[in-house]
Amino acid sequence: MTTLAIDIGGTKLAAALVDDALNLLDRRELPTPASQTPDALRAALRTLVAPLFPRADRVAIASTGMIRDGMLLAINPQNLGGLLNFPLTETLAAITGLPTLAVNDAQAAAWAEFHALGGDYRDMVFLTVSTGVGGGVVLDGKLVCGSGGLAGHLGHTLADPDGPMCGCGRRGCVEAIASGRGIAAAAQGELAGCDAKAIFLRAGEGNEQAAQLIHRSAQALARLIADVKAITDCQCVVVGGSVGLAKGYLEQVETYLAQEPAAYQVRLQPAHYRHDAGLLGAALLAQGD
Ligand code: ADP
Ligand code: BMX
Ligand code: ZN
Repeated sequence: MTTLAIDIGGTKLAAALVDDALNLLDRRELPTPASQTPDALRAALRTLVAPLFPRADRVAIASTGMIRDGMLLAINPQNLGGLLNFPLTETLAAITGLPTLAVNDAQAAAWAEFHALGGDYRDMVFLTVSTGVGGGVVLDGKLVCGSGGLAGHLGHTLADPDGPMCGCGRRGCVEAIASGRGIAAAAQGELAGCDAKAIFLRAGEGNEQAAQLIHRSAQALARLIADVKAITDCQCVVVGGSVGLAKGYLEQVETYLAQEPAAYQVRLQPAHYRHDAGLLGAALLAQGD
């Protein structure tokens, strides 16, 4: 069977065909429309999948947002250009005429990364540092999605009660500080208006403010990881997303985590499937694996 896997992020949409051996074929990307209208997202998804779905048997979606009964419900609508909810499975089933399932992007990625770890681990947590900060939790070999899809939304735990407002309505969430959006929002002066990618480039050129913004993100993530260890006693934390996978970032997180007490230390590693963890995790879930 061939699965059309789709990954809907706050910055980019990705799609590919995935065979039963998890080979990824014909991967494509489009920017996520920065519009509050469901029509803009529907049109972008139609364009993305048009060349792919005629060769697929089913559709598997990994999407930003809480996924409940096939609906996308934003926790942080700012990450989706203000879009609050979207009928995800209904839309893709209508476009493709294929059976369709949907799951949160970080939950999907956690599942793929858990598989990649092999049989040695039972408890692991995946964190994406991307447009937002997402999380997926596997406990005793099972992906935990929660009764309403909220489980693992670790980016919305508290990093700093005096920190910036988060788009979810709380103040000082990890996401408001550590995410790509959070990094960019704190930039001032010569860096005001830069996105996280540009800030990483400037840090690489020796810009002090850029380096500080990245340190602040890495420190918030390390504190989150210590909390995650305390909550789950997981054996491994896997980090993905374009910020999480950026050169030097995970090393900084490791340095901050090493400053925490020994009980909160946990093995950290970058996502084995890099930027494709969400796509492959959704495909695995569709396969029933
Ligand atoms: P999505 O959130 O759509 O899944 P990404 O994982 O690519 O997408 O995350 C997007 C965020 O990552 C943006 O804030 C962007 O500025 C930042 N980003 C993209 N590429 C890089 C890079 N090479 N280094 C650091 N940050 C990056
Ligand atoms: C936000 C939230 C999560 C998501 C995470 C990472 C929305 C729209 N998204 O915390 O559901 O998993 O961002 O998403 O509320 P990404 O777009 O950064 O990949
Ligand atoms: Zn929040």
